[in-house]
Amino acid sequence: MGFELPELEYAYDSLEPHIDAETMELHHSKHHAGYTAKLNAAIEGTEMDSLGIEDLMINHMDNAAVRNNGGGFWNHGIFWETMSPDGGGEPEGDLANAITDTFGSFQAMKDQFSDAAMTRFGSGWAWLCVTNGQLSICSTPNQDNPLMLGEGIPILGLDVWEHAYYKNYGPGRGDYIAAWWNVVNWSSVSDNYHAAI
Ligand code: MN3
Repeated sequence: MGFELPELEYAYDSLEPHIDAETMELHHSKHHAGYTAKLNAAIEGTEMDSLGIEDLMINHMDNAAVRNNGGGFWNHGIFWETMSPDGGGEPEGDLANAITDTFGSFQAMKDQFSDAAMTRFGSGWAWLCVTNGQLSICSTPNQDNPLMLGEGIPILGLDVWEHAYYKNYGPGRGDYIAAWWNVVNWSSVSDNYHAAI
């Protein structure tokens, strides 16, 4: 068995102008596909090849190929799922209330998340997580994530590797982060929140 590259539920050009079609196509069909293939190569023929992705990440992160490619496989999955051409705006219901309770306001959460994404040196990710039943924001380097590190369950993730934005934004990571909020799929994030809480 092996892991399969998940299909996107929207077209490569459907997140424009916030994320351009060429970036989306390369990111999904080359980068995410590459992590998937390398993960499969790392586990094929080993005792790991029957394990689920979360088990692999959490229990085999001492294996660099599993850590980097398993993280890459999982991280991009939540990244695609939590974007939508119909995204943007603000969450509703329980998640909205939890954000206000934890951060003071939706805008304050956005500011803290954007700061985490902006200040992640080099390549990595910014995350909104459920940690011990509470919302939290953090960032991780490379293809690490809070799940493998035992630091929380991600419900929203932003890829700040240059391959995620450089073609359209050049070194302007802040412009990319600001634009990305317009495609965040809050209904998917809410589903993740309810599953994690
Ligand atoms: Mn990426």
